[in-house]
Amino acid sequence: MWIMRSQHRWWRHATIYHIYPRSFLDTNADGLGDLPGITSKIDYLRDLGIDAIWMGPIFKSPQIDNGYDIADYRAVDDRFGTNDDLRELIAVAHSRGIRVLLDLVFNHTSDQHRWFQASRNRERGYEDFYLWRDDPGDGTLPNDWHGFFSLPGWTWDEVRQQYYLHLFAPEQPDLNWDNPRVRQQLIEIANYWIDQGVDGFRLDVINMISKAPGLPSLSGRAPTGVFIDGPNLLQYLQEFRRGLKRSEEIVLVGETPLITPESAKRYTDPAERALDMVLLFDHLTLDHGPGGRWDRKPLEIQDLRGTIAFWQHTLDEPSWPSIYMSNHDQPRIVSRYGNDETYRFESAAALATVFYLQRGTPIVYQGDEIGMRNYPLRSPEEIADIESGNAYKKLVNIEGVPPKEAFPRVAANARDNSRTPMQWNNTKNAGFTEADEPWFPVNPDYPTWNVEAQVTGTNRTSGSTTTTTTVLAFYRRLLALRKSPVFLDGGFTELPAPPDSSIIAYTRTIPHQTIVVIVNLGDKPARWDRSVGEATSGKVLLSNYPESTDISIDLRPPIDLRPWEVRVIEANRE
Ligand code: TEU
Ligand code: CA
Repeated sequence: MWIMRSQHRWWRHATIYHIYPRSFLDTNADGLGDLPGITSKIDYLRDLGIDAIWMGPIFKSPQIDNGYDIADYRAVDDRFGTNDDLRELIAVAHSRGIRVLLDLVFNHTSDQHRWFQASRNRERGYEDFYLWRDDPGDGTLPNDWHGFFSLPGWTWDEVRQQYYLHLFAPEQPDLNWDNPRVRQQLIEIANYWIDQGVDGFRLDVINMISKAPGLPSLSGRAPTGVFIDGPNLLQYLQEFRRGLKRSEEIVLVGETPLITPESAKRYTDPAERALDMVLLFDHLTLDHGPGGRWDRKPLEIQDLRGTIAFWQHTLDEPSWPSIYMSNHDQPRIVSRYGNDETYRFESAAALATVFYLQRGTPIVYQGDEIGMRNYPLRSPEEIADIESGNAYKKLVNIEGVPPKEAFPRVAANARDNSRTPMQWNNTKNAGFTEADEPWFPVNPDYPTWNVEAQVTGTNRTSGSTTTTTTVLAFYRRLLALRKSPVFLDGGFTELPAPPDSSIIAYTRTIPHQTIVVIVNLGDKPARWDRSVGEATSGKVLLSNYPESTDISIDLRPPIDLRPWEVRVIEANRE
């Protein structure tokens, strides 16, 4: 039963929950999460305040990259269930007012997809479905592009006797979007799922689909304009949107690594009829050192403050930002930008507040709502993820980094960190699976850090022992609070802070209402000694310290904050 009025731009008022299907909940004891598991937790998500779910890819796939290598876009992978299970999931979700987004991986397919098999055999009509090039014959590759998984972008195919391009693993050949037949097929696939009742899509690495003519070598240049944000990208996105059924109600969220501000603004401008939102990553590279992802440096709060303000302004009306804190390709946010030991609850709450009270559509990654933290990887052999595993091998075998040094660097940032099974309760395997062995180990902290413990509210690592506040309880309040008009539609203004301050503060405003959001992102107490506007007093609507909500406070400087303290304050009208 469909109880929601179909509504133009519904997603502007929605909170989206990002599910990593293989790690959410296993219902048939094979150690792998599945669709019936998701269906059974729809009420949990509704109670959390979720309006839509986005599931990582659940289609038939050899799972070289956990489903980001799709062999059949129209079939659910047996491991996750059946197409009927998906229909059931959609029906149950809709009956609770929750919309469903699928993850479409259209830059590349699996090498097991029948198109690739047909193309490598030069079957008529499929010759140009992928990007094939002759052997230059001089020992070099067709160009100097490097894939994202620490490998060259080209692999030799014995069958066709040519090289093919893959920006990711060799098992993930890139489609040739310059071929109109490819584009038509992809539109039909999206429409197939729209006919099944799906409400939108997350489009994987969608800013990589258009490549510069002739596939020129980068020769040291940045990839922008070459294989990121290529010449026909906007046109292809517009054509895709035009081809969709119910095109006005379907939300398109583009995953767009390395996107420029100009492009982000343009592709999300409603007048362009391309994407509705893009996923932003700038805040997730602020702790990358000169050597990139596997060479970390500490986060400077100043950089985070600047990045947040920059993107809020860039995607001002008529555009609309997604508010993306973390995902399945990143280490856990509380381990990375918070303090997952001494202030685990406080810092998880502080980060959620700073991000999710901004203007835009929040996307909450599975497990962040209970403060899940990085997995303590024990050895290189335990790394399951292709990107992290390849990165380790490259550091050791090619760059000559001693294993003892390379391993902690990879472990700290490995994608495995955020892919451990969801922690539901304190029974075997955190209640994730009845199997003896889940596909990847459960984080050993599950006996205390799990949904059940946080629903009953006994879980805290610090602060007063009498408080019942938990990350989950905090998320529920936060997501409920942001349903008020000032957070849904209000303007965003950052409050400038001195460079060395650990505080991030901003206001959200609609006529006659101003909210001050002020958060200390540090282990030490911090003082805010600047004005927060005209009001001299206000009411605290949300805090992560006991005895601090619903109280009146003086808004005149200074405002003192305890470690990782959150204060969301409604300014009094005077
Ligand atoms: O990720 C895109 C991407 O660029 C990744 O390489 C990611 O940003 C990287 O881990 C950062 O170092 C998407 C999916 O989210 C990811 O899971 C897939 O592996 C990738 O596309 C290929 O489909
Ligand atoms: Ca299963």
